[in-house]
Amino acid sequence: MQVPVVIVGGGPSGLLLSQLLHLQGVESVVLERRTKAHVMGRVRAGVLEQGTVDLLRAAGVADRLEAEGLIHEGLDIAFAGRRHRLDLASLTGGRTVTVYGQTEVTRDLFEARERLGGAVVDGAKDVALHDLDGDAPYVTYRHVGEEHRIDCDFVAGCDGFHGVSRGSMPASVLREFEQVYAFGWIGVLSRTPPVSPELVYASHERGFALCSMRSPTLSRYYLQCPSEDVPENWSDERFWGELKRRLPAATADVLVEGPSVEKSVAPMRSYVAEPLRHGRLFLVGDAAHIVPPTGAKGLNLAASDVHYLSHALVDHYRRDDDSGLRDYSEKALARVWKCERFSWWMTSLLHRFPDAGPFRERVQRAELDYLFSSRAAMTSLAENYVGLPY
Ligand code: FAS
Ligand code: PHB
Repeated sequence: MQVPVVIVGGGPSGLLLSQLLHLQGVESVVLERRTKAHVMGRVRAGVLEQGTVDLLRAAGVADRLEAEGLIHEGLDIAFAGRRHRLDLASLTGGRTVTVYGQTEVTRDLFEARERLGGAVVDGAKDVALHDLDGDAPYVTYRHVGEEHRIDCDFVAGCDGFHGVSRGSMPASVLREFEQVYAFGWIGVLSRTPPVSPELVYASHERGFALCSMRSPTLSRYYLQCPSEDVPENWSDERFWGELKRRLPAATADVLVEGPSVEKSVAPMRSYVAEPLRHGRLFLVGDAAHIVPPTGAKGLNLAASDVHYLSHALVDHYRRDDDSGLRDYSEKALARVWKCERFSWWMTSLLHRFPDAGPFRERVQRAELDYLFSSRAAMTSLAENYVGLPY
């Protein structure tokens, strides 16, 4: 089989890239290791930057997002028993974020690819990349017991942090930058009304908490927990009790508890691989970088990588212009590192660090006090949260 682009990974990066290329007449095949049901079963990101919304609209998959997505003009940060509102819209000239779950984004993309006859192979096992630094790369994989080979021009590695693409780059080429945190997040999804109409990020001496949502009847909550923690350690009763202890009393009093319909622990790390290109292979999304979810940047960074790479590939095929491919790594990394900085800063500001000590804790409190005493400081947080320009 011969196709212009093979996309490894059928998560949001791979599906969005495939959809955008198709609309510009560039065909691709998506190879996804897991079943569609498994990919759809993941509860992950919840906040979309305007740039991501615009990209999904350009991909023709924003109808449900526009009907069901919740536009948020602000968020709260709670500390020392009080909530402080950050008015994102007034601080950024009217820009906002949209609350719409990654699960729904992935569903919309899957349905669009199926509607347009897109080639998405789920259950593709043992994907392997070959001759990436030549002019005729190819990809092999096994599907329902049969071996397959696809000859292509380019490979997009959209296969997440544990994928095969990044590891296909020579160790002599790959540079890695990482910070691992001594904590993670235990997340719960519950069919209960959100505790507040906007997100509440809470800094507390017992640890970080986040109150988010998916709809007016579906809430998403997170608690900072030890990095080696497991969902089995958290009964619903323990989770709700600990969440209420970390929220201001007035907020805890109106929290509606209910049975968890999903419960999972997300590890916490900052990670970047450089460069994002090796020969005919391009890394995209979590295959290339990971951010702690405190800044709600993971899915949104995947979207900006897809924006850059889809334009570069279309320019190659339709305008015989390879400048975008040549500049992809440097251009995408410039935005990646700004989002890595913001996600690391938000995480440092709001979490309890076991080895911090009293001096560091006083500095954290001073930074929160300063944040809400300075329009310049609030503007800086707001413009990063709503999304830096592409
Ligand atoms: P993904 O990991 O989503 O998709 C990669 C796909 O490639 C997967 O479907 C995988 O099955 C497939 N794959 C892997 N290896 C393969 C192989 N060898 N062959 C074929 N296919 C292969 N971001 C936020 O903004 N907020 C959050 O709260 C948040 N929570 C998260 C919780 C968890 C547990 C994780 C892991 C991530 C979370 N993220 C969050 C980040 C997340 O949303 C990612 O940024 C987003 O999924 C990135 O999308 P992709 O790059 O498509 O990678
Ligand atoms: C979520 O709703 O899942 C969410 C929201 C904001 C974050 C992280 C996760 O920073």
